[in-house]
Amino acid sequence: MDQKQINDIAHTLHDARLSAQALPQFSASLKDFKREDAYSIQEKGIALRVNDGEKIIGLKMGLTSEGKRKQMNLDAPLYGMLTDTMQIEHEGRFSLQGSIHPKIEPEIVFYIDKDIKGKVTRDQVLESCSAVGAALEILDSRYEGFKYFSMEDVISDNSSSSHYILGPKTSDFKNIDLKNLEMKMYVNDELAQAGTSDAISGDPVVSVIQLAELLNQRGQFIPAGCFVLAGAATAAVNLEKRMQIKLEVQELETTKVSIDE
Ligand code: OOG
Ligand code: MG
Repeated sequence: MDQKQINDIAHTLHDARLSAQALPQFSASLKDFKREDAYSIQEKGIALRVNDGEKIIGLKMGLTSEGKRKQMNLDAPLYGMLTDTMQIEHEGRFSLQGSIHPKIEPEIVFYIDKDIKGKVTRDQVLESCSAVGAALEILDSRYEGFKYFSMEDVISDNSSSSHYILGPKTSDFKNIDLKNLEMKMYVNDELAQAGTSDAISGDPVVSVIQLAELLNQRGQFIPAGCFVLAGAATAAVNLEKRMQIKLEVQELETTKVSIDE
């Protein structure tokens, strides 16, 4: 794929997001759509947002759990980039206006205070991490139907990023078994999705290791000062007006968001 095609697709996705208009998938009409082209489109799309004044402050891993891979019919982890304007405050409100077909999912966030580069161990990740927390990710897709896309389509679309909510930080996590935490997501106080944190890559710390490896393939790394969403532990839930969403993660602090009228 040449640079012009990369730029054109990035612009088309950018405009689809801003106008909340769904598109057909690109892989339906492109013959030779490669994973690296898709990440180049994602990067160009983020550059357009940075150009509009947004700051990249986080990264996300996705499709790290079986529940999510089944829901999306895709088979490998991917990543995306998160900016400051995508953040909704903990206990804040989110309006569905401007979204196409938003969903919400339960996640764990890692706060990184030392660069993580290349192949690293679990201990190296933990040493590079200053805090963890419960987090909710709001996804949206710029493609019609929000299902059965190719990996390349999703990656180009910044891995369906829309918004995120970070719960209060837990800095004293060295004695918490991060791969054995119960996670319960409630909609209007009814249990909607439940899982254990080991659904996320067998251990959410492994998601961070995998992210460093994926970034390394593109000559990049996880920079100090950013945060990483490790991927949803369960399938996502469609968002509707007036929903109250709450995520409880054992040992961590609860996070909440309310969906507007
Ligand atoms: C892709 C993004 C997946 C996760 O946590 O698994 C993701 C999608 O589901 O459209 O963010
Ligand atoms: Mg996610």
